[in-house]
Amino acid sequence: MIDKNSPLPIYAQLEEQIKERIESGNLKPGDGLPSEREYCERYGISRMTVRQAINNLVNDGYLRREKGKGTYVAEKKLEQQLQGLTSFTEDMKARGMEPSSTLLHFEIVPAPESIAQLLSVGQHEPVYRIRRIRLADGKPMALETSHIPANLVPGLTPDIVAGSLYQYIEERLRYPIDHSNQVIESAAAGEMESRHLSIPAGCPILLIQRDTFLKDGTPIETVKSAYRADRYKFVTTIRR
Ligand code: 16G
Repeated sequence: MIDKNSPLPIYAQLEEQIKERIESGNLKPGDGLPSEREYCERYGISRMTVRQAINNLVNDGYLRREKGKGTYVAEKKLEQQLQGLTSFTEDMKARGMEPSSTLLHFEIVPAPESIAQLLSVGQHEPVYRIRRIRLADGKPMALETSHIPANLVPGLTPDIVAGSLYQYIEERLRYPIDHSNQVIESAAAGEMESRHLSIPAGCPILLIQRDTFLKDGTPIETVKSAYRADRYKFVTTIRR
């Protein structure tokens, strides 16, 4: 099924074929790919051509390589809408996945200067510092560090943040969460992200800073999240 007379280069044809097999469900996440040699023999093409096709699919996130083992079909990335202000718990439930959290830190600390500014509280005023691994169906998706003004959000406990913070703020405290400013940028996983997200250090991650406000403009949280770039993509509709 490789057409050597086609204007489409051979590596691109092979790439399309593998992609098609993944998209049609013929090849499923976790399935191993035939070896480069098998592809060469099956299609009568060079090893370099096969390698180029496979490299492109690895770079595009369709495949992943495991050192010394082989090449596998990657998990599909989750599509995260950028339009709505939703919580991790809501996002995962909407996908039919089970959200959970591993709580790494829960403490009240005097606000460091940068945090005090973002939360519009006095320097050294108490803030919660909460670090959670956010998991979907038991698999780590993001590492999240939140700062929340302690005087504004009374009664927060480790048990509550093991569930949904937004649910507590809206349903128990009845505060109207209104809008966030959000910045997304790429970075490389450091030692901490690597350990908690089960990815090699140096792997790409998506860093998100979210500052959230109540209806009257009071800041309610400032959060830094590291999302696995191999499991997430952000999508939005834009108009003109
Ligand atoms: C999301 C938010 C985070 C918020 C959390 C609340 C991003 C980048 N971050 O993870 O700012 O604190 O949801 O989730 O989306 P929860 O209600 O499940 O605790």
